[in-house]
Formats: sequence, structure tokens, C-alpha cells
Amino acid sequence: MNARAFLIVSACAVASLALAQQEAKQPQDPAPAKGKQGGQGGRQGRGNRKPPQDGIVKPSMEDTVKGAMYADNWFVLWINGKQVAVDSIDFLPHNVVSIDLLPEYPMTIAVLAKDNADPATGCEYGRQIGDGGFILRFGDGTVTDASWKAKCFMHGPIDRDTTNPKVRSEPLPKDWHAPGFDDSSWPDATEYSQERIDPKEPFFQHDFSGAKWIWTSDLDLDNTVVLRKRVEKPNWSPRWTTKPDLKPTAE
Ligand SMILES: [Ca+2]
Ligand SMILES: [Ca+2]
Repeated sequence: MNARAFLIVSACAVASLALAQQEAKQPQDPAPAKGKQGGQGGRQGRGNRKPPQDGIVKPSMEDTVKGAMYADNWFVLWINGKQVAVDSIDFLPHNVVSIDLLPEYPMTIAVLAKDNADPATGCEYGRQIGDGGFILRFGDGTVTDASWKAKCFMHGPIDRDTTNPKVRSEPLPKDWHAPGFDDSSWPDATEYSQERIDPKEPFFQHDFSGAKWIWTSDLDLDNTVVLRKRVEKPNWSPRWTTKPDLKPTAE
């Protein structure tokens, strides 16, 4: 092996090690719980659990999956009519929001996503036309793609006119995030290439494999969009028998 070949082999080894460390830091699914939650045997061992004395089965971390989302520039996520995530950094830097989810099916996902556009002009950073983009992947295999619905609620600057910019908008429909909301007349989402979106570094530190970047058909001028998807899993039933009733109110 000459010196050049040795250098190449060494570089590959370092890269492989770095990749392995990266993967070790970011497990795709939580490790099976041990001890307190009664998760003996992990996911395979659920049927062997002792039934609780009171007949109530609580969900555990074994029942959860990881979820990751990245929006250009900001989003709020609802699942089955409940708000479960909000992009905690308004628009800069482009960031990934990573959460644990307790999936229940059918699962209706509704996302309000916004480009960083001035509501008065539709422009971004002064008089520029900025673009949007959203991508999501859940550990149960749910990903964004053209099977989602996508509808625009704020568009501008109309005709790309940045000299005399105008916008058109309509209010979000009541219950846009509800499972029962009828989105059947909405257009399908449009998929965009990673090159078109040009995501920033945090995107590459998370697993979005299989997921597509989506938006409406106008990535530039549609600034506020709602993206919806209903995930079916026939014959699914929850392992747990209890549900909380928690709302952001006093009662
Ligand atoms: Ca825009
Ligand atoms: Ca943007």
C-alpha cells in the first residue's frame, strides 16, 4: 500500500467511526424500558407482562416513537386534534424539532407551516422572495410525501411584484387540525428536491430517510400553508387502557 492509498483508507476508517458515533447518539427508537415500567423483554415481551392489580394498563416509553420535523421557517403540529409540537425557534436558525410520540391510529396529522414572510408584503428579509418547505419523519414509518394534502392560506407578493407587493389571504378554517375536518377537496402536496430546499446543517444530523420535502405547488409565494395526512393502521388497537384528559386550562 503506497502512502496515498494508506491516507484514503485511513480517511474512510475515520469517516466510518464518525458515522457509527453519530448513529449511536441518535437511536431511531427508544431502547426498551427496563425495570419500573415492567418492560421485560422489550417490545416482544408485552404479552408477558403481569396484568396490573387495578386492571389499568398505562403506556410506557416502549410504546412511543421518535418524531423529527424541519420547517422553512416555522410550524405547529397537531396530532389527532391535539397540539403536540411547536417550532420553538421562530425562524432562525433552521432547526429540527425532535419529539417522542405515543402513536394512536388512525392518526391525523395537521401542520400549520409558515415561510418567514411579512404579512403585509409576502416578502422575506426586506423585498426578497423567500421559499418555504417542510419535512417530517416518525419512527413508525410515517413520512411526508405527495400523499399529504396541502392548501395555501396566505400568498404573496402577488405576481412576484416586489415593487408594489400585495398579498391575498384567507382565515384558517375552524377545526383545520381536527381529525374529522374534510380536506378531500384540497390539492395533494407537491414534493421538492433537497437541492431546491437547500436545508441547513441540523437537517443532516437527524434521520429523515424516506421522507420528502413538501409544500403547496408554489414554494416561493405560498407563505402560510396547512399540510394534512391521515395515517391508517387497520386492526390496530392500543395496548394501554387509560387516557389522560389534559387541557391547557385550569380544569
Ligand atoms: Ca415566500
Ligand atoms: Ca423561508
